[in-house]
Amino acid sequence: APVINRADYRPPAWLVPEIALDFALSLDATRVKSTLKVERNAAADGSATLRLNGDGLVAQEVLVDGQAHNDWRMEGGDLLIDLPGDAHEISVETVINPAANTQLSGLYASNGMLCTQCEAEGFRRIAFFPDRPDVLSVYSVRMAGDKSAFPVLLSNGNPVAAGEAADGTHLAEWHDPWPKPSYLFALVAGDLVATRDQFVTRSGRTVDLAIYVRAGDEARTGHAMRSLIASMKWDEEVYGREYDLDLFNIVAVADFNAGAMENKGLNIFNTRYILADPETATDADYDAIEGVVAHEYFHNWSGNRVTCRDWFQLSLKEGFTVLRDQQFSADMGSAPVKRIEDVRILRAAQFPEDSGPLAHPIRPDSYQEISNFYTATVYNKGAEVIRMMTVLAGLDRFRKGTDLYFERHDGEAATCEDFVKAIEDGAGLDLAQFRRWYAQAGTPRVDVSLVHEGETATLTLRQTVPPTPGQPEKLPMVIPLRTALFDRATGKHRGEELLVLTEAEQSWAFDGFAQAPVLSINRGFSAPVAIRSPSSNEDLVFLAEHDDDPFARYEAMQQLVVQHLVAAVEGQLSDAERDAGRRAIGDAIAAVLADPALDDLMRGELLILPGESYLAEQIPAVDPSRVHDEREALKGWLGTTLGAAWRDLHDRCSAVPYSLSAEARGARKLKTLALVFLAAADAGEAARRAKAQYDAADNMTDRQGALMVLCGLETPERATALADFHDRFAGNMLVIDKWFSLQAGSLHPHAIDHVKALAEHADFTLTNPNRVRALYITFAANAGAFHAADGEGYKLLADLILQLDPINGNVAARCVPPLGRWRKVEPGRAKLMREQLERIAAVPDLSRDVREQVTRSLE
Ligand code: DPP
Ligand code: ZN
Repeated sequence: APVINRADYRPPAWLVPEIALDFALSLDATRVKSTLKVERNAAADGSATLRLNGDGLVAQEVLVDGQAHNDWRMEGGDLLIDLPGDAHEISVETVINPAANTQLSGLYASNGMLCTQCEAEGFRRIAFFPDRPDVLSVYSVRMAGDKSAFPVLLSNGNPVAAGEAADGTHLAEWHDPWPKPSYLFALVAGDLVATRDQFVTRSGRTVDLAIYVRAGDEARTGHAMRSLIASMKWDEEVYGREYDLDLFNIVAVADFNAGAMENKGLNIFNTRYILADPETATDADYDAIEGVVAHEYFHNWSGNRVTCRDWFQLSLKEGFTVLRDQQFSADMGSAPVKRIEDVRILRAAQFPEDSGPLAHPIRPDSYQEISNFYTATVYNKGAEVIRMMTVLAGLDRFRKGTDLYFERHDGEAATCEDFVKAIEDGAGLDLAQFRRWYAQAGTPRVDVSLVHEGETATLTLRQTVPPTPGQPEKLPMVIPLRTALFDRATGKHRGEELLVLTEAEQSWAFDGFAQAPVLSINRGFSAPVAIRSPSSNEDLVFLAEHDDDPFARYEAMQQLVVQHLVAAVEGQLSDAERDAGRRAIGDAIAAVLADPALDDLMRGELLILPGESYLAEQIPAVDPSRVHDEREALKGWLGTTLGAAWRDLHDRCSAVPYSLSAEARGARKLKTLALVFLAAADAGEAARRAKAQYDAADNMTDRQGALMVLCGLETPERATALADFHDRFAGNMLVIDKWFSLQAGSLHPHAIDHVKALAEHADFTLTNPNRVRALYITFAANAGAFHAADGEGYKLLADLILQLDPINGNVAARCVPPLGRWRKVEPGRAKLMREQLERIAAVPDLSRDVREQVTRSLE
């Protein structure tokens, strides 16, 4: 496939100010007539040829200015017409088969309903069009279809007409006054029911809100609706952004490649980010729904009103919108806990990407298939980069920058550079060197030394940005580090400072310290970097107890465990050192368990051990099974040593009744965490307690937590509970997904056999992306099973990729990165991982998605 380069961007030769779409709907033969008003773009190089992108479309008829026209040609899937004048009207008719569309891109069928997914390049599977985000059009949509099959007919904007015909068909017309790129087009037709509410904007306009779901699911839309209303209010208050249509519709669909899609006025969601009630959704599910509903709503300004010039600018809308949804969720719940969760996701998903073969800057320079760039780097690191601007400017000045950005670029297709410039001008920052964050890939590493002499402490920071594919050499970044120095005697610091590291190496001197101070650095995770600081256990224990920055406290706990486990995995610990390390960790955990000043949600964060993928990142040529074994051994030791405390905790938390309050949620989090530690120490007791928790559960958080623990144990309770869970929730797709995930992600020694059996289960299907992810993405993240020494896990994943690719290349490609980690793994397994990549690469007809990921992974 051709490589597309950012540097090759040219403005579109033709613009399309208006488009009318006319759909005659049917599941297997939908007729689409599109009429485009096209105008030569004065700002471009004046090509006479109009290129209309198509993917698998066949033109039935082409009209130019109302006349049949034969002088057109195909190039690949695209339709090319030479046009004599500066403005014309082009009409093309095609017929598409939504039922056969297993890729779920374009117009497809899901459970008898029709819906669309157009980002990034799905519109060209519906109609011939210049399918690029810098072509903005006003859309008029007419659709007609069988009234009993498709009683609800929706598109973007406002409904302008509806009618019925005698033959049982009906029609609807929609008009969206806001010019938009084709990737924001949406259409839904199906048998759906709506829950409704209203929102009054700050200027007094009433917006009608509706969430459309399948009959029977209405009762599970309340949390999504509340989240939507809260998002609309928050965006007015915090970013000054008001909604701009009279209605806002959301549709939930069971078959969906991504999480959700921000189509103008008609968001389409994966059901998992809409449907929730206490019986079927966990506290984490509730949080995810709140965050994703907000994310898609916020795109109305950061993405739709100001869109992207080209797909290299994806982080313009995604990084900024992720930051906005993170800020929103922080305001809705516990800000420190939200920050810790966001950093945990970054470290588990983005750091490995940044250190592997698929590393790319948040604004990539080239791609073959843009779907492969909807990554943790573009989204989550993109958010961190903009968050650093808020650290440098402060929130008030940052807001001046975003106001200027929206004012300058409203209605435009903008670039990352436009955003940075607006923040510079509006917030009064110099971001000249800071722009390197957009260009350079790789997680910067900051090595720290703190030297104490006389009364002076001298802090020296040295930064290195590791080489990444295509970028062997790097320049120094701007790294803002919120820092405090603690006085050992008082347990206090004298005020936090922002140190901005801009050189390869810089030093700062701090006077008036009779004793060496304790360093707290990168507080709040102010920069997305890896800090290497030779802190003693004693200093980390001090920070874990005394730091007034909650993230720094969490970080000290993590670091205490990371240092110990890395040394253990690398075989560097004597027996005495192992004992001392464990005791330091045990004491710190005991202190967290006993600290009356902590709320339980935060206590839970402090007690969670660093994940295997983050640990593995710290070790070159890692043996993943050693990481797994050492981590489990530490868990077992903590489970035994603090056994009474875990039991008390489980008892105390089990007595708290269900509610969505922070207290009750904190109790639920700790309840299962206590079981996790007990299970590593005493399987028999853990199984009894987990069984009791399962049987008593009146909510999914407790039930799933108990079943998760049982799934990891070789106990008869395991099979009983799994069977009960399956019976209880048969027919509920989202809960059955959990049933698959819990088994695929379990600590059970035979998890890999369970995955093989589940792939044959009647409930498994390759056509539903949630089900595929529940089984295989979960499995690939389960190091104990995936990294089986004989390579069985790698083969299982490669088999899946090859089977899935012809059905859904987008989802298949998302399964490739775990195999691409081979360079970081010990040589025996690395060879087995490579072999599977090579086996995939040898198949001739791979999708462009999988081909690109496999090729890059082998380089
Ligand atoms: N643009 C979508 C989102 O991130 C991706 N499907 O919200
Ligand atoms: Zn988004």
